[in-house]
Amino acid sequence: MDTIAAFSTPPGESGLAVLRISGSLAASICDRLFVPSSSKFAKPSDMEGYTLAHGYWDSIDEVVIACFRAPHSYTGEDVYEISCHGGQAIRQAVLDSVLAAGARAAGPGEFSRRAFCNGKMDLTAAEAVMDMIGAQAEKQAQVAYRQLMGGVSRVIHERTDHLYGALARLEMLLDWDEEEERPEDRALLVRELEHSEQELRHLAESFTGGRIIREGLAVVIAGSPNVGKSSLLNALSGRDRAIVSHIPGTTRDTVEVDLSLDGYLVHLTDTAGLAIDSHDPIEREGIIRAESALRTADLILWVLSPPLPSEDDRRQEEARIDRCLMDGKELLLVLGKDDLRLSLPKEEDPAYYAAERYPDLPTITWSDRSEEDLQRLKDTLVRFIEGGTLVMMEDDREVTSRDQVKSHGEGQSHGLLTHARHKAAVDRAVELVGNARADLQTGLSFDLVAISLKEALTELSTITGEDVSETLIEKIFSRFCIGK
Ligand SMILES: Nc1nc2c(ncn2[C@@H]2O[C@H](COP(=O)(O)OP(=O)(O)OP(=O)(O)O)[C@@H](O)[C@H]2O)c(=O)[nH]1
Ligand SMILES: [Mg+2]
Repeated sequence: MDTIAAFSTPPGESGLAVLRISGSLAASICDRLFVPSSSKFAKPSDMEGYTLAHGYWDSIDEVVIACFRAPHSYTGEDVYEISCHGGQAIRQAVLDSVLAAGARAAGPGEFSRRAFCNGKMDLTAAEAVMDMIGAQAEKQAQVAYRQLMGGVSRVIHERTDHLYGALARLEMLLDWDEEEERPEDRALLVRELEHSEQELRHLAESFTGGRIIREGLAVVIAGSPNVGKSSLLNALSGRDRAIVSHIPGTTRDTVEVDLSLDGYLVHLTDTAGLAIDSHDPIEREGIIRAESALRTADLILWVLSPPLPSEDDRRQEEARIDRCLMDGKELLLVLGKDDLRLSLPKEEDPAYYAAERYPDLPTITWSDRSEEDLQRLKDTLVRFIEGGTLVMMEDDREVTSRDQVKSHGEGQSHGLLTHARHKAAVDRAVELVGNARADLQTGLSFDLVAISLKEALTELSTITGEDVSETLIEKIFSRFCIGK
């Protein structure tokens, strides 16, 4: 393989910038370009200290060289990391010198691709590297680190070992004569496959929580105009991101803000008030955008505040809420402007209305004047991310999500699968193992059952990259940044 080079630090001005060189020419390039700063070192490629960079004829900079010799390096090849000063001109001069000395500019993800091809990391670890770099919130970084350290591969290998065990038993039975086959052999295999199927299913379920941790929880705030949606966004994000006013229809477009709650990434979206029968074209466009945001939500905060809308308007709002529920959306009713509730007659109180019309929906009271309410809402969101439920105590009454038992995967495997690619492969494996089990139960011949099992094993091996096409490798590494 040729020798590649690229800066691993982003462009722009910085104190230091790190250029990485990987390949068989890396040492000789360093020896040609750099001069040791002390006679203690024979050659620049031997040293881990200051060296003067010469970039051919003019001195460019004083740099530090760190060497990692093959195979004990990130890529498994000789790797040299040159830390120079991070100015535009210096960076360019150092890179140009290295390229002129025989290296080639590395493409996106080329270092990691070499690490994968040289067996330094499997595909899940390579994907985790990108996740580590992209992590905005602590928990994203934690799940990525767990994956980098082999958390996902280990579980996949465990599940694969089970299936290989079943396949070995199956192939042993294949060698026997038909008269020798005993019903208990078939029954034992069926039980083994049932067990594998269940474990794989658990693993697939861990994706619900895993996806939310890796991608962030998409929370959309919706409701009628003027109910306090933008105030809610501002309170949760801790800054005046959206304009708040007493005039209904203030928010026309969606307003998005990212925040970290207890280390979890949350994408919060404020929407235009869902006015009924609006004739204003801008407001109507805002409503279309609000409805499209609702379709992408993991959780909807539907704000109901006094004064309640008229009977007709309420029916239309209910139709919208029902549509979200029919789409399978999780929805939390936020009983807003709680500070005004005390002075309200019962028929104007959103809490009574919600209890009557939506007895099964979780609710939370909210006032933008209460620090306690803010903390309670944040706790509720965190609990939802961690457990997939909206369980909370309100007025000594336990209010629960519609589907409390639905959890984001349990115990050890909680949030383990974070990539849609992994989830899709596990889903296909579940189906194939299920087919194999059903075929065994219906008395199909062992060789046909073995085909399904082998296909399931192939699916699982695409996750770690043991059996993976060149096209998929290309697709994965092209998403990486240059220098990684
Ligand atoms: N008393 C009280 N007033 C609130 C509360 N939250 C918001 N308000 C007020 O209600 C009015 C509307 O607030 P916004 O946050 O702009 O409401 P909105 O739902 O975003 O309104 P649109 O964008 O027009 O749909 C403002 O005057 C706020 O100060 C609250 O908890 N209590
Ligand atoms: Mg608003």
